[in-house]
Amino acid sequence: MPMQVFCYIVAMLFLALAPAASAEDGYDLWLRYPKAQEPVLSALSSRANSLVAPGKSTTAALAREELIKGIKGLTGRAPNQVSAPQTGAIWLTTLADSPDLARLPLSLSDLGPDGYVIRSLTTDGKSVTIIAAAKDQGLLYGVFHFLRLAQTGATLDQIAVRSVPRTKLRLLNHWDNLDRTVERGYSGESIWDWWRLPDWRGPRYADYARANASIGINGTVLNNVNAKSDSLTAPYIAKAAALADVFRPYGIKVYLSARWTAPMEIGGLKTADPLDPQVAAWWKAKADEIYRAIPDFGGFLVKANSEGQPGPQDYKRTHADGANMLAAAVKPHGGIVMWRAFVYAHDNPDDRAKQAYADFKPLDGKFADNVIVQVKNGAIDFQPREPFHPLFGAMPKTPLMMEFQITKEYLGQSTHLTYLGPLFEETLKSDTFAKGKGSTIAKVVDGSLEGHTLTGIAGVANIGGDRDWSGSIFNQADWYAFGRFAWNPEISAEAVAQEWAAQTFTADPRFVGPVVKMMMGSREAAVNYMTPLGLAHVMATGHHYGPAPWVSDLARPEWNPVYYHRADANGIGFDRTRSGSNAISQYAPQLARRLASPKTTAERDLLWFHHIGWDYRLPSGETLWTNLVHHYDAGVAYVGEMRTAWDKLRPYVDPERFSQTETFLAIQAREARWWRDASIAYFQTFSKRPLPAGASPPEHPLDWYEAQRFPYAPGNP
Ligand code: GCW
Repeated sequence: MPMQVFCYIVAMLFLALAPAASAEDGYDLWLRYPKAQEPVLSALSSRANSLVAPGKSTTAALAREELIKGIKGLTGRAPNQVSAPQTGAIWLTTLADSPDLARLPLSLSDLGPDGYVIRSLTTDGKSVTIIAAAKDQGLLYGVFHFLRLAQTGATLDQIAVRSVPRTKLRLLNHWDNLDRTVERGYSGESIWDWWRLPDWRGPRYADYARANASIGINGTVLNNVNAKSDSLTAPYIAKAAALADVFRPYGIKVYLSARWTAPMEIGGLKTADPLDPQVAAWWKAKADEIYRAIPDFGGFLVKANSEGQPGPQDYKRTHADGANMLAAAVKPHGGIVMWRAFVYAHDNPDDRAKQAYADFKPLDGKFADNVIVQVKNGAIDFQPREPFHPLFGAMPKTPLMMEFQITKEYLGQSTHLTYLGPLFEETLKSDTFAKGKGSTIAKVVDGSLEGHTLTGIAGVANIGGDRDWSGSIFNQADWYAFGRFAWNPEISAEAVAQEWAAQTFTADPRFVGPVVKMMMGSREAAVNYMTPLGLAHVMATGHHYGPAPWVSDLARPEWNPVYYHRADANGIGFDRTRSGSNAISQYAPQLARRLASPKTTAERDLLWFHHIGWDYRLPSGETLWTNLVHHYDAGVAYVGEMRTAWDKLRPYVDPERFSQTETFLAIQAREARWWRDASIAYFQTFSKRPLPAGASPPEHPLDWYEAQRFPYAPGNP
């Protein structure tokens, strides 16, 4: 036998016998179902040894297959499928498929389309675990919940879960462009392969839908809010319809961002005036066309009269005029319009933080009943920390939808470990005082404060074509947490981090404890090294990567960092009290009174609301300058602590995911230092105070930081 052939055979044999090396590249997200440890293993083996699942629909079949897949992964053995409940069975069913359920004390009637119960109980002498719902969609959600319990090591003996989502619309907003770039996307190109759709429906689409369903997400806006009219042309409607077909069995509806001037750009009209009958007729016909292709199309998302996008104000009409005209077009089909409140105008000299309120508050009560106004969590723009948007609580007659940013445009982009759960929690827990104490944003958003039934939360997706979906393993936690908060706006960020870490890595408490600790302080650390004490919007221009508080030469005043921090020889911060822009007057009087004085303003928001002298004494006794420097240092130090903590977790993590995180933490350490040093070097030119004892001087002179350029940073608009 020639040597080459021999070598080839040996090599082939070796490959065939070697254990299948499946790299942990993050593709499986939190749905890995690895072999369980005791006591879960025994519990599952005895409580999930067979399965009664009579459902016939595609969604019911998906629920059944997911359960089988999960149990097989966790125990090594798939449950037997049987036709009647027996001891040790899981009974996965709706009332319609198993009328016998009516005899059991499950109260299925008020579960709605998505809710479910999971109960261990004994019926006819057989001890079973029931996963029951009113509709098949609830079964799928129930299965994912059951598998979450198993993966996180919960006891499976006495399960008594009842879960109904608190919001109706739990939506991802993709800022994905038709050329596959993603505005503010840090995980590769768009996952929508527009060019090869509708024919080629790659396997990723179903995996995407499955992952979203596992955390309760039920809708996706496919295209960027900075929209192109082309996405409303027949070929692109067909492409969106192909995606909708893949997503439908998972309970995920498709929505589109609409460009206001589409009637002119692709419809040949001379105007896009919402009160022009021809314009209204064009949109109605367009909606009819979309619904013919996508019968359960969700509706439109609109960014109008904002950052150069056209809108009804171009025709001297209001946002309500625009939203209502579109709403009428989708109404006969059951569709909705999500109208964004992220507006500020180049010709308005008023504080940018006040402009959305000024535009929208007078429109309260003027929107059609299938319009929901989508408001960013803060008044400016997804900064590492912002006080909540004053529109929350201020528009009682209008359903308001929360918009969070999951992609980390301002929080370290792809590489920094900054878990967003605490940001979501902090915002949703904030009290608007709209109807007295306890009028939290969670209650505005879930509709309970004002009795709205059209409710929702949107998150700007961090999903892209990278194998790990989100640009880093830890960014997956933000996607996961978003879904969990959308389902229940009062969930705890810490509990969510525990769930995520246990499912994504291992439920071993020696791992989960330290990793959750790292995650929980990580967003505060980013606030500290980027924008402490209420500073905001001091990042570089365009790509928003890195610090540039010195920028002062951009065309619009509110694009410049100097507009936001207002540092001068006296102090730093934006006076939003009555002596300044009076933005505080947009909050409920109880809160506005508190914000009127630096003494009663939370320290974390101090410089957002007040211009404070460098020598001002904080309650700690430190001067503002000293305290500011200490915050920067605390941020940098925390990243160092995360690196040490992660290093100790090596025994619990596979090499691939360990080393990605290790490397990214090193990048974060370098960039945290850069943020801190550049900011201190710059602000010291105003404070003219020495650094506090023990604080190290910036590594480079200020002009070095000012000279940094990154023309190819990702996520550029
Ligand atoms: O913060 C800004 C982003 C833009 C984005 C805009 C918005 C889609 O920098 O990239 O555009 O917000 O939310 O509309």
